Amino acid sequence: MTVTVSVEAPLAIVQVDNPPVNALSHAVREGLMNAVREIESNDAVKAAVLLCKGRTFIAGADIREFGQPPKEPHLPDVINAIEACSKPWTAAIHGTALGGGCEVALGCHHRVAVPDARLGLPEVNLGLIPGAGGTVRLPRVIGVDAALDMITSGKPVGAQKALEMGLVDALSGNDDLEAFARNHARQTIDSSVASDRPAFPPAEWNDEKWEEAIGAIRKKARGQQSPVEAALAVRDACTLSLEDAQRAERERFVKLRDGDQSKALRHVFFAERQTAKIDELKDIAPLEIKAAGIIGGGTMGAGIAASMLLAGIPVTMVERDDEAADAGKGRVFKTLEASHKRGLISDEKLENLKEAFTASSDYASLADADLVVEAVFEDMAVKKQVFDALEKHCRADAILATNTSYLDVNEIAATAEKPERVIGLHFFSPAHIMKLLEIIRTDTVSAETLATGFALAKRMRKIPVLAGVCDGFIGNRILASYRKQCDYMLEDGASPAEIDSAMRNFGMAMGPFEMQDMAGLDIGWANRKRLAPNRDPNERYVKIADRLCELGRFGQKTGKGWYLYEEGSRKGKPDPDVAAIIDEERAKAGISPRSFTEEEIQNRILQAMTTEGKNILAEGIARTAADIDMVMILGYGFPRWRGGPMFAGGVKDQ
Ligand code: 3H9
Repeated sequence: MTVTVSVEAPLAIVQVDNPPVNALSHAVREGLMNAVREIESNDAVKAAVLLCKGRTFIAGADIREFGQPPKEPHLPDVINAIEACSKPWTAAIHGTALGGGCEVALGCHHRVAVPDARLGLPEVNLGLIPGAGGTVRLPRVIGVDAALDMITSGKPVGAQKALEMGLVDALSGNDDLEAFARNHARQTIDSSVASDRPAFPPAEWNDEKWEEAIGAIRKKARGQQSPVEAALAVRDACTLSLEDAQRAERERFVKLRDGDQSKALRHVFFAERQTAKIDELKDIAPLEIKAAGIIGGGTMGAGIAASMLLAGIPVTMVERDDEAADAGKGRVFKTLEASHKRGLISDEKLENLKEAFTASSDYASLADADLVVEAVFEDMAVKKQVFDALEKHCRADAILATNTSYLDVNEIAATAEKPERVIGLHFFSPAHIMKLLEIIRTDTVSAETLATGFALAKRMRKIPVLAGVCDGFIGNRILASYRKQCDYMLEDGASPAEIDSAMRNFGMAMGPFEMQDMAGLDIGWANRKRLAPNRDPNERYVKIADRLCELGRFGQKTGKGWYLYEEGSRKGKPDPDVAAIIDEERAKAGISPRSFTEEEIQNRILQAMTTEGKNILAEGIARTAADIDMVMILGYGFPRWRGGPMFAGGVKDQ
């Protein structure tokens, strides 16, 4: 039974048991509705406790049911029935009360929680709004400001904060929730437990204030509808009657649920959870990583080191000399200190992490490392030298990883004595923040090494995506196609600013040219030079970017790139010199420039990405289309609400 009611007069204990996360499937909704009827009709019952078995309170509606025809009883009706019950209900919350779960708790008359519980309405992340009274009840309980923030951001709050906000009435200990909730429920029988509620609707939320708040939310949402709809629903809650506001909320919810953005975001929800499910690694035990080494203390090496330290792995960093080692150490400490300043780690933890870090110029200090990641200059000869040194100094069973973004990891592995220990771990910069980790599978890597890569990702709270060896793996290979398409349109008549603006309006975090200016044009230039000897002479090649690089225009760091940057500014202005170069190249190629609509730019770029993704799938470089979507969303700023370039391009896994 997914919902059971046990009567221990004067209480009824209602327990939900629907693993893994007690989602509100049809059976749970029906069970809760029956429980209300049973409690209402049993005179011996004076109050009810609602609690959940397993690791969490109800974590929301069952997302898998959204694609199917809805079945009665609907959740809003269940929650209204709980709220209308003449016997008070106390929700006893552990784990996460999210979405519909939080709404069920809001329908209960009282709420208690363990201190490490979390409560939230994350529906916007699924392209939805709370659809079972959350936008109507939450502002009445915690006030409009706090509710608007919680509902439009989707961010859950911890139990302590929930207590301060008035979202829960009391906190139990971590181990005595049920007894505490029973006690609380007994006190509710004679209504001696009352909660303070803010005045509602608050007078200061006038039309002007709503306009301003909704405008700010719309701007931040960059094309995503759900945060805006969520804000409009909270406004309805303040301006309409309770019943009308609930009806309007439901309408907004259904419209969003059936729309493209929510479908895309639900795809992303499941895609994110399938990247690490690799059948062949299911029964393979990963090696334990007790200590790690990093070669190279630049931005990337330092970011990986900090990220490993934060995951509890002691790190030894090796640089070419003491001065460079010191500089690397400085970068690592700066990152750790920034985490400390943001309150993410305590004083004591900061000191411990610093102690767990060693910087050295001697490869011999890596003798104990279980895994070493090299993050040195992107040059095959340099990488091979590093691997030679690692072979000499590391344990024979240590895993040796390269953080290369493009180079042939098979070629690197071929030089190793134990190629089964060599793997690619492609982190993204800044490595302590970016969630994506491409795990590059060579032809010779062992299952144990791969499993260790996945276990490491989990420990570092990264989302791992398996990729085969090819130039640029999944992400940079698609990026190369994307850029090529931009270069073609540039030469054909579009300006950098037009293309950037079109892609920002598409929902990308940044346009392609401003992105190059930020990262540095020299990286792409070096790459193009590396690939030049093997380039098909019949392939269209646009020389504009090379011409900028030949002039030393490497982007923001040189004050000039695709745009012109005034001293200290990160915002570029169109540069007539660039326009002149583009004109010259158009003339040389015999092209008379034409205009592009925003839609055409967006479509051509999306198509280029999807097509390259299809090639990557066909070659077995990526496991699934969903994996490709995750790489582009997590590593390259592709808008989540479009589901990734494969989903948006109509390519789905079977
Ligand atoms: C909603 O409630 C709408 C209402 O307002 C209105 C309705 C009318 N449904 O993440 P995990 C699966 S919208 C179905 O790995 P964790 C998940 O796919 C909903 N399945 O565990 C995975 O399956 P598998 C609002 C779900 O411990 C397994 O459970 N709620 C759901 O790292 C374990 O999940 C949310 O948005 C679901 N709702 O994290 C909460 N949730 O093993 C979404 C999970 O086959 N969920 N699964 O891969 C979460 O944020 C996390 O799952 C949670 C646990 C924090 C709960």
